[in-house]
Amino acid sequence: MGTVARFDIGFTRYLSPEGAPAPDLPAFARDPAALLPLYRAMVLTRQFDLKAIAMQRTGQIGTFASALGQEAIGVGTATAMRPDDVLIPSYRDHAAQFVRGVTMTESLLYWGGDERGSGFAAVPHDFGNCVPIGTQVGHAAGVAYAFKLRQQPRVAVCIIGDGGTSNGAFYEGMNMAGAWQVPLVIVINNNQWAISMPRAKQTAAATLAQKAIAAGIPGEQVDGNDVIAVRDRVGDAIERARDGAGPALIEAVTYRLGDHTTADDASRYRDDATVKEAWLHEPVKRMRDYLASVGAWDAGREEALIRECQQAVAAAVEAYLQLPHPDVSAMFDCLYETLPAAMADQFDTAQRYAAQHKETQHG
Ligand SMILES: Cc1ncc(C[n+]2csc(CCOP(=O)(O)OP(=O)(O)O)c2C)c(N)n1
Ligand SMILES: [Mg+2]
Repeated sequence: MGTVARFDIGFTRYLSPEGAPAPDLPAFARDPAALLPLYRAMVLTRQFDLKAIAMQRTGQIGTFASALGQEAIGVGTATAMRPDDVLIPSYRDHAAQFVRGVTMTESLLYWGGDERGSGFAAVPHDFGNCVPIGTQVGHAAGVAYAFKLRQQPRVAVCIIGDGGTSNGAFYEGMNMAGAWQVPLVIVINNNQWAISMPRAKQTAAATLAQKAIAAGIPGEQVDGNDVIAVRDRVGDAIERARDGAGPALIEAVTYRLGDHTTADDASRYRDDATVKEAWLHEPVKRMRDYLASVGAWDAGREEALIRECQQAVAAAVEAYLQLPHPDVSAMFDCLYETLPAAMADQFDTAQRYAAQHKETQHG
């Protein structure tokens, strides 16, 4: 029996878990000052997550999905995009959204169940959070197809979880992207968990990156806790796609350090020792250690940055709390041109309920 095809899956890491750099840093990362905005974006996301969880606990927003430990994936991906590219995110991608210009207030509106949290003033062409797992890949392939038809030099960038890659919609979207050779980059946030389902139990594939190969798409892995590696490899894939080379998939390997959402208690299904070990690899400290080792960071700058981020988060929270609630009819606005009878009933019930409970602000 001969061999008719052979494939390799590459892996890229520039910063060790201790923050030691590889000798061949990519050009954008050679000046430590150029990395400071990436570090700030990760720290801001972490401060936002802390506050958002506290707000869920006190009833000021609904269920919330934190990005704890996965900040490098969103920041590395979004800093590799151009403003007129399109982000098609999952529900855990606010790190990427904030870099794109989505405001923290808009994000809080989303998690507060307000429709206005799915439209973004700075990036109206970006998609809202996708909760049905995997379905955003089909949307993203469609967006990329439109770019190809219109001959626009734009790229669709879609982020999906490890669990999402076990879903049929992922394969369908990826297959179309491969068949049509459209400018789509799929980034997998492999955080090792799909709620309580560990990576090892949801697929027998050795890597998630290799799932691209069957669709005729190059697939590779990066250390998802190394923002330089994510930015470099996703950036490379985006620019290849922009130049007409077709789609690509990057699997970013990381670890979900928090619960799945505020509705979850991960201590029920995973042991403390594994999580403790995973903390040694986390992306924020890794970048901080690197920046400090080259003299670009110190305790004073860290303290000032945390304070600045906390103030920005507090201002966003205040703006969210001050916004008047939308009319209850907003829940129905984008569903049908004419509401079917069953929903017309719900609409009436909602109106009556709203009239009895006149709360005018969030929280
Ligand atoms: C089609 C679909 N099936 C099931 C669910 C319920 N669900 C919500 S989150 C989730 C796990 C997703 O895991 P993963 O894709 O790894 O993303 P992560 O939450 O880890 O970022 C599931 C099964 C859903 N939202 N959509
Ligand atoms: Mg996951």
